[in-house]
Amino acid sequence: MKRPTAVTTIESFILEQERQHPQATGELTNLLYDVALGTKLVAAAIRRAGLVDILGSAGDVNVQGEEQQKLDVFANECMKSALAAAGRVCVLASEEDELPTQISSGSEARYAVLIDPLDGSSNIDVNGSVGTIFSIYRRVSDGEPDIMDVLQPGNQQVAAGYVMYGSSVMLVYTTGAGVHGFTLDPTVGEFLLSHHYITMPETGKYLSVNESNFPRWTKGAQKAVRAFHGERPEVMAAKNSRYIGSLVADFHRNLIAGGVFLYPSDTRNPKGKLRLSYEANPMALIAEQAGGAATNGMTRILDIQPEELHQRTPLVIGSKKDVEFVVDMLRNEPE
Ligand code: AHM
Ligand code: MG
Repeated sequence: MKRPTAVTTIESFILEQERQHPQATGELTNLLYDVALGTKLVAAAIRRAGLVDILGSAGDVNVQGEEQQKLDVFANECMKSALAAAGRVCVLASEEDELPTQISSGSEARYAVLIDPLDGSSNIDVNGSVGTIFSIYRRVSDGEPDIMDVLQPGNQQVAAGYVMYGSSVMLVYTTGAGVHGFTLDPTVGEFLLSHHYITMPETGKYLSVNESNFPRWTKGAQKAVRAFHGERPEVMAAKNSRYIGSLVADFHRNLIAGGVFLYPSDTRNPKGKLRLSYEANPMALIAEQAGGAATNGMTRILDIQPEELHQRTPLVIGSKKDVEFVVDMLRNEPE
C-alpha cells in the first residue's frame, strides 16, 4: 500500500528540534516563527513589485491612503512589525537603520535580532532574486537593552538564516544542529520542509565574485581567481562563474551545488563591502553548519569581535577546500 508523504511545516519542525532539548522553553521556536511571518509579508510585497508603477510609484499614496514606500524600507517595516509584536526581542538592528531599535526592556525579551531586510535590493528593478538575512543572539544586558546585545561575535549566534525570494521562496536556517530548508507553499501560506540537513560539497563547481573589481584586488586575490579560471589545473580544477549580485542568491546556489563566493577587499573598499553582523555572520554560521567555511582571509568570520554595528568585512565563504585555497593565496600575497 502506498504511504502518504509526510508534510512538515517549519513550526512543527522547529518545535520537534526544541523538544529534543529538555531545557528549551519554546521561545526560540516562536521567535523563528515571527521571522518566518515577517518574510511572508515581504514575499507578498515582492511578488507585486513590478506592479508598483501601475498602481502608484514609490512616494505616491495608494488606494488605502497610505504612502507607498521603497521596497527595502517596506521590508524593514514588515520584519520589525513581525518581530516586535510578541515581546520576545529586546533590540533589533537593521541595515536600514543607523541605530538599533529598542523593542522591549522586559525580562521576557531574551533575544537580540539583526537583519538585512532586503539583501541585493538593486535586483528588484530587474526582477532578479533578493533575500532577507537574520541573525539571533541571546541578550547579554541586564535592565535596559544595550548596544553590546547586537555587537556579539558570530560564534554566539543561537540561530541564523535567510529567506530567498527566487523562483520559489525558500527559508534556510540553523540553530547549530544542521542546516534545514523550507519552501513556501503559496497556496497554503506555509513554509514546508523541503531540504533536510543540507551539506556543502568540500570542493564546489561555482565561482561567485564581482570580477569588475579584479584590477583593484590584491595580488593574492587575483591569483586565486585566476586559478579558479583554470590557469593552474595542477592545484585547482577550473570552476564555472555564476554571479547574481545578491549575496543570498549567490550563497544559496553554492550551498546547494558547491562553490565559493568572494568579496575581498579592494582599493575602493579596503575593508570589504559586506557587513559583518547581519550579512557575513549569519551566512558563516550556515556555511560551517553545512560543512563549509567562512573567513575574512585572515580570521574565521565567526571569531571577529564587531566594533560597530555597520562594520564591513572582506568575505570568502563556501565549500571548505575552496575557501582554504583562497586563504593560502591571500596570506601569501596580502598586498
Ligand atoms: P545590499 O544589502 O545593500 O543590497 O548590498 C549587499 C549586496 C550583496 O547582496 C551582494 O553580494 C553585493 O552587495 C553585491 O555587490 P556588487 O554590486 O559590488 O557586486
Ligand atoms: Mg545586504
